[in-house]
Amino acid sequence: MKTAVVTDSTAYIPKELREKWGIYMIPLSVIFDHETYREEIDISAEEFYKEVKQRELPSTSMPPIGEFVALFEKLMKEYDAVISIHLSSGISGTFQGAVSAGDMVDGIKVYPFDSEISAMVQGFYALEAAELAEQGVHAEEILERLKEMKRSIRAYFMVDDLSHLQRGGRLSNAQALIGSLLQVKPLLHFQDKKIVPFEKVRTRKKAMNRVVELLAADANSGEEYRAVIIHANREAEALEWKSELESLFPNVEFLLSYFGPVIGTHLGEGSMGLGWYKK
Ligand code: MYR
Repeated sequence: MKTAVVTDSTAYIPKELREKWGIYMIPLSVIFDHETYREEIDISAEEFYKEVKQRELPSTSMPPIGEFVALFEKLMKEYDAVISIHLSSGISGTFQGAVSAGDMVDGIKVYPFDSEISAMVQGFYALEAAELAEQGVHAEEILERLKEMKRSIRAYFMVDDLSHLQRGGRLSNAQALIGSLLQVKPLLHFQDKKIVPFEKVRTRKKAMNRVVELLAADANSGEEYRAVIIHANREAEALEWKSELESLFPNVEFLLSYFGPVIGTHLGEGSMGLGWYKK
């Protein structure tokens, strides 16, 4: 059985890595003043963070269902199945788009997978699936492995300014929480597919230290982990954090990634996250 792996742009897997593993990418878009830009194609993260300073705040949109249908129809010429891995269905309609498109095409079995997360943590699922697909592992077995990964996947992130998440309506229970959260730097995470505060922490440094404690609680078991530091236009700070973490956790492989235009619209510049899973 030949299985294709599809993910969306919010996994922010660099093009070279996608090409190396044969991962297909379907883009979400940012919309500035009625102009639509497909991220990773029409606008890079670097261009976005420049643009956002000069223009009205953008909005975002999921890929049109027709794009999923067109991609799945193209893939059916070469593959028997598709695993389509997407950002959490609690924050975007993208996963549901893949489900609907899968129902519309005949001739290829489509397995949509809700990562219940986003960014490179979602990318971890796509890379794992691609590696197994290349070995000829059956799509259903690949899905079992992804479900197993879900048990150890963790991700925490912090934003500089909560108003982006509030404006985009992606912070759950926002009305009740926002007043008490604006004075602090809440550490955020996903629960039941939605973004919720994990803990209220007063400063960015304290939030980062708390994430390190959470990683230690898992990784101090000595088992092999893979982690990713994700930043919204804060590469120098992220690199510094990466080298600190590498010296603290020799059993963890650390990658560096970024929040691109779509996720950056909802989190705002300066956001930082750390995600990991047991290899
Ligand atoms: C859409 O318009 O469908 C896209 C909506 C994207 C919402 C993004 C909300 C922030 C996600 C943060 C992910 C952090 C992962 C570590």
